[in-house]
Amino acid sequence: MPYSPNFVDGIAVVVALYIVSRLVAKKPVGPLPPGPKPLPLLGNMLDMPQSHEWKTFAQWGDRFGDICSVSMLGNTYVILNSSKHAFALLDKKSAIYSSRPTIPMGGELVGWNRTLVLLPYGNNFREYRRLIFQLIGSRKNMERFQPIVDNATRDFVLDLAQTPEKLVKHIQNCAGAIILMMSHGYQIQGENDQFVATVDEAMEQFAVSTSAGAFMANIFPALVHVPAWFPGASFKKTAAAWRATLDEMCDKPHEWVKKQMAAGTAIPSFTSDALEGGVTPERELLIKNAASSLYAGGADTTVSAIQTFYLAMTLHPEIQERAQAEIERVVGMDRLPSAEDRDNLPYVEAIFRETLRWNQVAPLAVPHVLIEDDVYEGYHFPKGTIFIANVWKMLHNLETYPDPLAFNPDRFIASPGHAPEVDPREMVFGFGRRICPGLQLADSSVWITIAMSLAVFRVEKPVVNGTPVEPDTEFTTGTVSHPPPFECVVKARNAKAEALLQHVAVERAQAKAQR
Ligand code: HEM
Ligand SMILES: *[C@@H]1O[C@H](CO)[C@@H](O)[C@H](O)[C@H]1NC(C)=O
Ligand SMILES: *[C@@H]1O[C@H](CO)[C@@H](O)[C@H](O)[C@H]1NC(C)=O
Ligand SMILES: CC(=O)N[C@H]1CO[C@H](CO)[C@@H](O)[C@@H]1O
Repeated sequence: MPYSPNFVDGIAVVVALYIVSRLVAKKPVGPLPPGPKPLPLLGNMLDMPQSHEWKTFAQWGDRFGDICSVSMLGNTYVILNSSKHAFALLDKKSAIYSSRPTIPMGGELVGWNRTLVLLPYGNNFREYRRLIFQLIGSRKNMERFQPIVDNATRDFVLDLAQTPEKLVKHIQNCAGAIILMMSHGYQIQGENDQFVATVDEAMEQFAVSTSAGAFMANIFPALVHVPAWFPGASFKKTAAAWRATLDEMCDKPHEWVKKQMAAGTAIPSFTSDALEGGVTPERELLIKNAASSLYAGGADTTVSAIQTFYLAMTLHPEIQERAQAEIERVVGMDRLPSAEDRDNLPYVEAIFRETLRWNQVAPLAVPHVLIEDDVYEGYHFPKGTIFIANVWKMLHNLETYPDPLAFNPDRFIASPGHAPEVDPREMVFGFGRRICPGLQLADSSVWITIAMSLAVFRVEKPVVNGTPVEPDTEFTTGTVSHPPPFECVVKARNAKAEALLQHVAVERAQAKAQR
């Protein structure tokens, strides 16, 4: 974690603002869903977990039911623990359940409110989504990018074979290479690309600055108005520094595209297509922010899923072997698997789905805000209620997914007396008009990475003094959750795999030489 909040300073300011907040707090009207008993004045503030919120919320679900609620400082939070209610509200009534909460630190002060993920419902929201949907919204639109995804993933496999100890870096570079090519027509420059480094830094800051636990200002919005010199207001300096990272992430690639366009050397991309023919300054800002939304959304999410896959493989050699037998039978060992093989590789598909289910990239999705009062199953939800879909719980529910903590791809394979369990893609990408606009890209890039990795590598626990090292499996807290750092040994799984890697490396070198 790059930043550790100063809780004591925070408390000092909180006490000062306590009375003010009491005055501005609105009382919710009508019956709300049940939940932990609020304290006078503080509401449920002390009930709120500091980390892994989804686990506490799941326990509340078990105690209070599928829909429960908590209140703090005039905000009502409704937690949905089953997909039934998430679909009924966030999807079926999408027209009123699709705004976003204001996040004082991450959104307003650092400035992530310019990106789609935090944009309130309205005209800009629709325009960002329209632009992104045109690019990658459908399977058909996604097709033209398949070569970019395939090449970047092939490069990932080759790089990993060379320096397997840099697994995480290679995963990040692969995601960065794909998304920067699509958003800006930019080819990343080697292992330590400047743009990729900036995105990764900015995303880490996004995760911390938007979380409720890390900054008091996210719980007490009034803190935003405290001057920077005020004792305990050091978060304002942090905000200014992090805003600079975000500005750099948005501005630099955009300026780069404009230079390329002026020189006539731009590779067509989301940004160059949208700027073509000249646009007004307001329009240009919207395009720049939409492009940033795209690669902010694409830089860290698939990374988490692929890290999870490598962790699961470290734990399960027997699952690798079954998948490898399938790949040898269907694809052979003369080439890497491709998207065309997907339908013929059901076990690889099952590993892919189980990867998305076992650890959610976004365990609580992203909160949705209701923009009008609504009534549902006898409850009254006031306008402004914040809805949290506990996707983690939905995908670890004993009834739909028996033995939910186990990594078991077989749950998605039909067998006598066992119907395939629900496809996690129905939930992991969120709901309604806010559903992840990058889901097609995520689907194809995570799948191809899994398939190519299985084709050539064996992933093992490291052995120290004759004992295998067990990896930690406590995933991190944040809007985007990752596996904890873990060690694994990655190597070509046999002589045939080594030959294939060499063959692919030669092919790549020849293609480069021709250019
Ligand atoms: C495995 C990978 C991914 C997962 C699990 C995932 C999941 C999600 C979820 C749960 C949301 C919030 C949905 C809601 O509010 O109901 C979301 C939003 C979003 N995702 Fe993804 N995502 C992934 C990959 C991507 C990729 C590759 C991109 C970019 C191309 C992307 C771009 C976005 C954007 C821009 C939003 C904000 C949408 C909005 O607020 O309207 N995501 N994603
Ligand atoms: C983000 O929040 C700040 C502070 O409230 C506001 O001035 C700015 O206009 C917002 N930006 C966008 C793009 O909505
Ligand atoms: C992908 O790689 C192949 C072979 O190395 C090359 O011919 C092709 O131009 C590349 N395509 C893209 C979109 O980078
Ligand atoms: C989907 C899910 O996990 N639903 C559970 C929510 O909580 C109720 C009450 O304990 C359970 O019965 C549901 O199975």
